[in-house]
Amino acid sequence: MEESVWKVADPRPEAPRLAEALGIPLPIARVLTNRQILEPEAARSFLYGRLEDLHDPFLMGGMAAAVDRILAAVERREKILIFGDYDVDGILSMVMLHRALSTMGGIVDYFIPDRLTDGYGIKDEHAGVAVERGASLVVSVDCGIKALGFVELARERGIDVIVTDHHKPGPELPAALAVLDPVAEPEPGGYPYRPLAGVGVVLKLIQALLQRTGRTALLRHYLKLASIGTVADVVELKGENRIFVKLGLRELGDVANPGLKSLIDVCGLTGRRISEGDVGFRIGPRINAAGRMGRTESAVRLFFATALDETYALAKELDELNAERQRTEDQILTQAKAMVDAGGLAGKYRILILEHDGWHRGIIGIVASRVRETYNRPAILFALDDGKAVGSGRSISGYDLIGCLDKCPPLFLSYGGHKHAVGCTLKREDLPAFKKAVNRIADAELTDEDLKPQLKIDAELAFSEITGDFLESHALLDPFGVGNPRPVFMVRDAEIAAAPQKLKDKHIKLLLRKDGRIFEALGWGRRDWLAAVDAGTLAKGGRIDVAFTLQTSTYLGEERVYLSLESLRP
Ligand SMILES: [Mn+2]
Repeated sequence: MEESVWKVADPRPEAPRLAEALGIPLPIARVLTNRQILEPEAARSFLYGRLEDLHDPFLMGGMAAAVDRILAAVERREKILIFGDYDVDGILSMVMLHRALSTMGGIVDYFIPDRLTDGYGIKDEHAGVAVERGASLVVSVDCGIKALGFVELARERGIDVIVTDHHKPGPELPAALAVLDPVAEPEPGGYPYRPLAGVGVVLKLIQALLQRTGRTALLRHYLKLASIGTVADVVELKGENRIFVKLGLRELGDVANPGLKSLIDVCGLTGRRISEGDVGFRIGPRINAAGRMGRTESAVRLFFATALDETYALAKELDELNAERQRTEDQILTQAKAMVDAGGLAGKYRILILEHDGWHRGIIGIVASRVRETYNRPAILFALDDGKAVGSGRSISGYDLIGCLDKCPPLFLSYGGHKHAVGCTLKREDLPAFKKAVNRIADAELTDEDLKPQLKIDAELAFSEITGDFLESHALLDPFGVGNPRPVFMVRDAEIAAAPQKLKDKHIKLLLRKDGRIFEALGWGRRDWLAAVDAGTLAKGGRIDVAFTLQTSTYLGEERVYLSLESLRP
């Protein structure tokens, strides 16, 4: 493995002023300015954000109309059908709204399409479902922004539709009674915070309903699920998303819902402080596994069931589905890498497009993100079956993949998504034309520089600056995620103070000395560093530059700080 190119962020002139105004160390202020948080007020809300800092939900377009119609439906005992989606965001959006409307006395039903047979989103024929269920109001969550035909058909049958979504709209919006989708609003103007997940838009709707009915105090009960959906949908953790996640993670420490309790238990997290990593890597994938494997109903039942023995059995089932998902993912990844390496594709194409018969539709998206990480370029994987190519793509941080698909000729049976994640379906025979078009666009837009692995460093640091105060301020930056990665610092010319230690023949432990202080530094899974130890190039008395994040571990009841090494150079 080669070392990535180190890029130290240019210090911004606003940083000293922030440090002064908030009484925080300068390197922490630099971390904030690197995340485009430049004003003391914005920094304060970033570090100390509370529920009261959320925007007025009625600033969102369509909100007043949606609230009026929903309250009228509750009042008149109309059947309200919530139309959800099969991923974590879509399931939890549905569960949250279902709970909110039921609590208000509404008569609520739900429908979630099957990932493997229906595919993503609301189809025209789903108007029949609303009729069959006897609903006079449909509320879509995490989907619907492109469901023009469905909305039209529902209207013809006298059914009102409220669309809540966070996906990018097509050229036309559905003619719904209300459309709540921050990215569909005009720019500039529109709702002040656009990057909400589906659960975020739903939380705003619930906030508005509670505000209108004078029950704002109940809002915090919805933060747990909103935080899980937000982390799982990998939206940026800034602005309102950060408030949901920060407060929601706290609430996850004390869970009453039997389903969530069982799930946390199966994840081995009972009694622990739950981090965004636990949500992203343990809780989220288990809920997602149900939809991926065509068993969405098990995840839904988990959140609606009330008996602990039933919820525990369901959580166990999700756990097993997740293990099965993992095995399938590994198999597909092995095949995908073999295809790239055998064809030398990473040397030829700026966007990797791979296809295979029988690849699992529910899994290709995760594999696409692993292919992207391995080759440091966008990847789109297609599952071929029945004359159709169903694709899922993931992009690198600097490239807008949905923008790329928008520029393609109209080869799609359907497509949609965001900058960094897309889905699309084509006729199988159109795949060659698609590949050609995408790579022509990518050749013009993606530079060699974009495709080089880069390590973004927030600031240079002296070991003497890592004080108790510093660590306290550092802790305020949590939770980390997209848009707010764990800060990376660098120290130049640190001395290796003892012989490097190998851990389990996989990891490395160094003692580093600088400015009269010594820190433990751990490097995870870097065999090339172990080889350098064997070769004697990484040895006691040597001097190296290190790039690292700060981590704490608890040992014998005592919190200790160590450096987690991202990269090193002589
Ligand atoms: Mn979503």
